[in-house]
Amino acid sequence: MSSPLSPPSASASPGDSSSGPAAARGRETTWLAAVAGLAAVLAGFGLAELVAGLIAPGASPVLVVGALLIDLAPAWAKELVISLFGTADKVALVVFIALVAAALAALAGILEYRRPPFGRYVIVAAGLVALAAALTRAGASPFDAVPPVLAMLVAALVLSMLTRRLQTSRAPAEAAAAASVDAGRPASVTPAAASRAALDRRKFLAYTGVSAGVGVLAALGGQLLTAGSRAADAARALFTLPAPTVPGAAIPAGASFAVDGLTPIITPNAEFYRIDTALSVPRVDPSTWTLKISGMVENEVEIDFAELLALPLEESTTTLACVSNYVGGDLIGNAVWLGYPIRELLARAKPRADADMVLSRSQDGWTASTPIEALTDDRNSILAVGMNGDPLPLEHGYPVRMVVPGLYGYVSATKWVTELVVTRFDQETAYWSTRGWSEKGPVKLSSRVDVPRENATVDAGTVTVAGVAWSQHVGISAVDVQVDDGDWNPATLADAISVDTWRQWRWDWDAPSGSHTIRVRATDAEGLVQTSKLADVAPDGATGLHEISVSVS
Ligand SMILES: Nc1nc2c(c(=O)[nH]1)N[C@H]1C(S)=C(S)[C@@H](COP(=O)(O)O)O[C@H]1N2
Ligand SMILES: [Mo]
Repeated sequence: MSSPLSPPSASASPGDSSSGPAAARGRETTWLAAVAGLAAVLAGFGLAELVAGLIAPGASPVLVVGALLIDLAPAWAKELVISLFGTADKVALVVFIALVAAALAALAGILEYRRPPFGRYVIVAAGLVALAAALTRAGASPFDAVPPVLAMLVAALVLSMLTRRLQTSRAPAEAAAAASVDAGRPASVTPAAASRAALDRRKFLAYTGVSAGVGVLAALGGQLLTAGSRAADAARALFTLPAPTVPGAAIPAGASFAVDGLTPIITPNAEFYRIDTALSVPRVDPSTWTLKISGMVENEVEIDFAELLALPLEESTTTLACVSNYVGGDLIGNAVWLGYPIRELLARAKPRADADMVLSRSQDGWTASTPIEALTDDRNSILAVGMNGDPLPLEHGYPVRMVVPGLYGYVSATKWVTELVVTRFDQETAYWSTRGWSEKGPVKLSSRVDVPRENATVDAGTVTVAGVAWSQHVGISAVDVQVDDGDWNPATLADAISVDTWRQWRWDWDAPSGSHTIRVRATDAEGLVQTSKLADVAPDGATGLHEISVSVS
């Protein structure tokens, strides 16, 4: 007789050789047990998504576990994921979580069959991780506990129900096998037992299919619900951006060269890189949005969206770059922003003289530490509401984000911003600074070749080499291009928009046939020449010269 710790399929017997029919049956049973685990987890997970959609949008188990992984990931892991998947990093993360969950579900199914109730223990352990993830999110409410707890209970119940079905469908065959061993001769299953087993088997398969199907449908329902109840989307669609009180400097016609393949001087919103820790884009309803300024200030200040829009808004063109941008990479973009100077709001709050940092916080709890002088000097550090003539896109921070010329995004460009805390670097630490990145992040002087493309084949003769160079808030004064180990040739610079934006450059090369390397180097407005010394993106931005290989025929 099988004890709970030696279930039917594990009954040791001479007939259990690895090639006999018993072994084949054992393998089949293992597969079915794994499928039962998957179906049970799908049912639990699907219902949790549905309930999350109904009562706790944003608390879906996949999203909260993903957010936890993102928060726990050290700098090297962030870098690795970005270098492997670029801005598809979030899709990669969701796929990764789904694969791990599927593997755990299969394991739970097999364990539950062989060593009950260990399968349910696996499910409870995974559920507790999801619960912890849900409750430790910024702004979590007690409702957020419901989806993971429900997922855990449903998955455990369905798993034990399916596993019992599987065991009864296997019992006659197992009993016959055991009997044959006891009797020392072949024994067969009685016809009645066999037909009962066949019926149980059909029931097992049907219940498994129904569990999985309910799970999938419920998950889809949850998705539809969250998509349908998004006040932020609706508000954004209805929102017309106010006209700027202070229009930005016009973009000079000479800021752009007409060179095919050269990055446009203004990056369209749809092509603007996106980097953040938010697995699902925060939906902030502008009618409830406020920004609070507190900390080391004489007056706490709080304004709502209508008050912000009523202030004289200014337009400015600023290039935004990510510290994770490797040499030659595309985590950089340039946009015309509409917003209100942060300096003016800070002036209302009256920061104390010994404050040296502003910790900005987003609705989803992310933080950035910005040196206070970057927000109080005369640069265009703004609370932005518009991007290239449109309301901020949801994924770029709707309704309000910060834009600060000269600093990498991770220490300045807080999206979905709701709070500014005036403080000191020796008192507060921002999100990425606790994960191996530097607490200050001025953008480093850099340049990139856009045309020809890496590994392009071009015709011998005149070849236009072109790209962009940037040193936000300092400006670019020269760009030089080197072919192989030859001399540095001065490139022609397009007109500057301002010191806060990137600048296009071009150089006409008399290309001889063969394989060549093209290298670019910029000089900033203070005479600093871009270093060729290689530095990794962590902790405070990559350095080195961008070079490309081309073959000239
Ligand atoms: N709330 C929030 N704001 C954030 C981030 C984030 O993770 N959360 N990432 C920052 C980083 S690292 C960068 S580079 C910029 C990118 O802004 P973009 O996605 O609009 O290009 O946003 C910054 N603002
Ligand atoms: Mo970034």
